[in-house]
Amino acid sequence: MIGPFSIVVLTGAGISAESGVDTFRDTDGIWSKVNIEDVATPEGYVRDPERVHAFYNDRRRGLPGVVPNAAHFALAKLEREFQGEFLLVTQNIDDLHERAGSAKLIHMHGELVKAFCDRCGHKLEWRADLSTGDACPACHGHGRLRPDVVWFGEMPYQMDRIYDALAKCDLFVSIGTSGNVYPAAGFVAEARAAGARTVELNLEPSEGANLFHHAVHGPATKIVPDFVESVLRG
Ligand code: BJW
Repeated sequence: MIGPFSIVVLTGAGISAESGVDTFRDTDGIWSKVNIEDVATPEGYVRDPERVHAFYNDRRRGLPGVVPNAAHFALAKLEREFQGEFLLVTQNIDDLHERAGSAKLIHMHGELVKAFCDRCGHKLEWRADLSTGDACPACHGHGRLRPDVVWFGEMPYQMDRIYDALAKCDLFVSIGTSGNVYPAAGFVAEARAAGARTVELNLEPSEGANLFHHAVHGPATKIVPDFVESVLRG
């Protein structure tokens, strides 16, 4: 069999679950503990920025204590060894893909280790706690640095690049995402419309399960390395 020559992989919180990072919509997930409207909308941030900073500070502080798992490493191996086009799009704001060695990577919902100034747009690496007392190093405005994450109602990053890759891909693989949040949940339909084969690797069938040609259900640390080996074998 001639292998696919262009692969797009989409990942969600499920790929980091076995590293100890909370998912959102599982029974004990993040949205069972906090209100989405309070911490993941621009309106929530305007109402109570310190509350939002505390939520993201807590998650940022957790990053050094978690490590990439076998699924992250398998995708980095796929990128290194696959002889065609490859793009990894993650909805996750953790840094586990890059720590596993992935480089052809888009963080469509932003990154926990970055901040940006909502006054001048300056973006910078930020690994410490953020607070309304912090000043932007570019414009020196106080209280305008916010986590570099994409909240509901905001436009995810690099959508043109992602849709270009989806329009050209032969294989689309969705890993560890419940398929509840758009536009990511619509990628499978885009890829299918472009003629790609679509595969879901998830603990359970996602919202869009019927749009996948093939599905494997199980823990990411088992099913992702197995799938990567099967792709590399052709
Ligand atoms: C495992 C596992 C293991 C567990 N192994 N698997 C009506 C219709 C259509 C769209 C909309 C609508 N109303 C509003 C919208 C748009 C809105 C939206 O989609 N809303 C829906 C709720 C309906 N979307 C937006 O607003 C987006 N922007 C947008 O559309 O821009 C265009 C626009 C702009 C301006 C005006 C109008 C339009 C932005 C969405 C931003 C999402 N942000 C968040 C927070 C980011 C920062 C943070 O992390 O705090 O992103 S929300 C949260 O959900 C986070 C995630 O990236 C995202 C997706 O979650 P994910 O990754 O799927 O996690 P879970 O928990 O849901 O699923 C985990 C899965 O893993 C489960 O299936 C488990 O079974 C599985 N699993 N263990 C394998 N070991």
